[in-house]
Amino acid sequence: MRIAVVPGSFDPVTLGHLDVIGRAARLFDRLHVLVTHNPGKSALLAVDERVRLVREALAEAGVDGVEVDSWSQGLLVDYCRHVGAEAIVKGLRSATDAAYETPMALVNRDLAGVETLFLVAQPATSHVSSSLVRQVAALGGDVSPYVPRVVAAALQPQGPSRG
Ligand code: COD
Repeated sequence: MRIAVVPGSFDPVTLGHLDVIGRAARLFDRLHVLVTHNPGKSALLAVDERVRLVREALAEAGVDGVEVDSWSQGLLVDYCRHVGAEAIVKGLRSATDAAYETPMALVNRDLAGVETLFLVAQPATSHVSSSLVRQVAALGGDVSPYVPRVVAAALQPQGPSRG
């Protein structure tokens, strides 16, 4: 059985992430989406909330049979070993992504023999990032072109309190 992991901060999950997850699910027998904390980024949503939104977004998109987990016990490859995954799948939007991801891919192969596969982002969503979504949401803009409906609803500004 071929098993892979799609890791990310998913803070929040976007239509770009969903595209990569859906394509990876068609390539492997079993797929795990792993929500992690990236210490280099300050988070908007708690990890549990991100997991919930990924699950709901996959259900909304009709992507079945994908496990969604979180992991805070060590290396990404430790999780891969834990679930028996032989590959990590990541999305590639730009040369900047490639420069950032290539050393990680090499280290993950050194550490555990886990290969990294890169799926080229589709043009319709290749400009979308969670940080862009967080910024638009923080300034009161409409994030619905970039995220699943459940995420747009979760990020909607709260109306004025009536109490
Ligand atoms: N289209 C396609 N792909 C996209 C899009 C899009 N619009 N947006 C994002 N992606 C891809 C990214 O390129 C990335 O591959 C993935 O989706 C996740 O993106 P983010 O922003 O949610 O997550 P990041 O970039 O914060 O990554 C978090 C990881 C945990 C994946 C990363 O930090 C990592 O791999 N860490 C490894 C930790 C470790 O074990 N280190 C030691 C050895 S390297």
